[in-house]
Amino acid sequence: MAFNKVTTTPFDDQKPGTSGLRKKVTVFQQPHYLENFVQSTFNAAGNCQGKTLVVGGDGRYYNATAIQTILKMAAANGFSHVWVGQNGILSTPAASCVIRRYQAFGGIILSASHNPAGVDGDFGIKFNISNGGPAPESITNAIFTNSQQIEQYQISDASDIDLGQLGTQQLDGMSVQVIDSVADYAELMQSLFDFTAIRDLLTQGTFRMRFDAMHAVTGPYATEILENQLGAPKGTVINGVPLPDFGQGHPDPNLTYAEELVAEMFSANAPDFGAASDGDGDRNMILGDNIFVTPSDSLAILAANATLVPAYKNGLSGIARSMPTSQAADRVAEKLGIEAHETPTGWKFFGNLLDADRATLCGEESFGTGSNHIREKDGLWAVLFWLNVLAVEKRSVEDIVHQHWQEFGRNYYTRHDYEAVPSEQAQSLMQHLQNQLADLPGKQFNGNTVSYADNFSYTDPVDQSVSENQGIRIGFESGDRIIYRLSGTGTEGATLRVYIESYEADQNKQHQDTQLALAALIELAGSLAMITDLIGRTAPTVIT
Ligand code: VG1
Ligand code: CO
Repeated sequence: MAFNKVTTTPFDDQKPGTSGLRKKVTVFQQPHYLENFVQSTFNAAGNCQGKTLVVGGDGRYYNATAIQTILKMAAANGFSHVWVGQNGILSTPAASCVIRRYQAFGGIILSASHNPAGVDGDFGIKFNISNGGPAPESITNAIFTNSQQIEQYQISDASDIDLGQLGTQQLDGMSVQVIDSVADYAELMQSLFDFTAIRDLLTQGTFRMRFDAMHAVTGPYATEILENQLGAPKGTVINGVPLPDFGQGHPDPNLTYAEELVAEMFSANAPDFGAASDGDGDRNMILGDNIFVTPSDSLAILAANATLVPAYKNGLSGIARSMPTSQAADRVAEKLGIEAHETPTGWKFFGNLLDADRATLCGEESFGTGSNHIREKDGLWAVLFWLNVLAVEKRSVEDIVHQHWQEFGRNYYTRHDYEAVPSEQAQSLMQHLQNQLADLPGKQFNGNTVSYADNFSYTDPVDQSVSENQGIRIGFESGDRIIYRLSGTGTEGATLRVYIESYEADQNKQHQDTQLALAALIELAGSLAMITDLIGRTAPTVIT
């Protein structure tokens, strides 16, 4: 066995997006493509000699093949130890947990999250640093720079590791420890929540729940924690077996894609609580009997009820949300007298705030919530948090949501996505908006005056790093907002996301249909951006 130096040439498209590098499987299958990116990552990460790495993924097609390559490259780059999930499986939150628990130098997570999988689907790879969180922009930028200059990569010619067998194996002088994918994560969850109270809720009364794993990575985690450890009846977890193509589905937990769960939760005999998770297990959707909890509201409600959960019984240091996420959480922070932070989209921007204990809970409108227990968003954690709150409060999801609105007001909120838009058209739409920014403040629309219009720029309060062009914001004196940004996770053309929010303090007006309540703002968002003219669409692809 030997370490080989393989000569290569750069690919020009290896710039990590919101959450790592995402491309079609066929792009990753090109000779040297994966290897170039992995070598660029190791180069950007610094000295790897004698260090420990964590590797795992969401089990999608190409996961195991890529892991064998990464292990051989890790050995040739000097790593002394690798922790890898059995059969290559680690959900994104579990990988973050394992990195932190074993004080690894970092981790490589193979996932394209909710993007469809399979031979013709998507694949993805991202690097997490020693705090367990996604590499910050300074490192992702360095990965890209390295990828543009790369001339060779290093790889061992050893044979494949048996990823099915738990325990330690050797790979060209590097030890590879195949670990149970669920155990460390499940232990962490036990340490945060009141499992006794949740078990009583799930086993002693009439309470019923359903969890949809969407044939993605959370199946084994949810089955072990909800059914085996907490006693929920068998069958509580549906679509619980991870499949390499996610059963041909689109494992994005929202009202459009989690059809089976949504149909049941809005039926006459609906369970009391429903939840779903995404491809790599970091997102969550929360439902009650005939009610959907908007992710932005979920963050605010968890924050307002955090002291009911053992891990947060002493209160929160702060709450952070991504810029397009509704301002509901800010109202909770204000009432609690704690810091509220607004960051660009993507979990990497929360890491510094969590490390510095400036935030305890974080969330995004895109079905992501998490806390300082790891450095990724965490789908099952949010589900257990809700269960813990329900177990203590002994009230319905609907009651809890409605009472929250009564106390804090309701932030009506929706996101309209226009997928697979030709990139040039999407760019020209954003440019058209950019051109209007200087003139918009002071203008009135439907009696609503624009108070600011800008392209969001964020200065990290911990390390002072600046991230520009993070999305166009139009804010009104009423607190209403319209936000536009282009997705950084898609693999086909561009996806335009339009986020619309309006605050309603009047209890008598808090129970309207969201799309109706926001109709005037939605129309304004369309006309300001000239959506129909510039991208030729009359309706969004997905509404959440
Ligand atoms: C989307 C979401 C963002 C999330 C990111 C990764 O990014 O909007 O909030 O952090 O996906 O989530 P974008 O750039 O497409 O809007 V995951 O669960 O797909 O890793
Ligand atoms: Co995800």
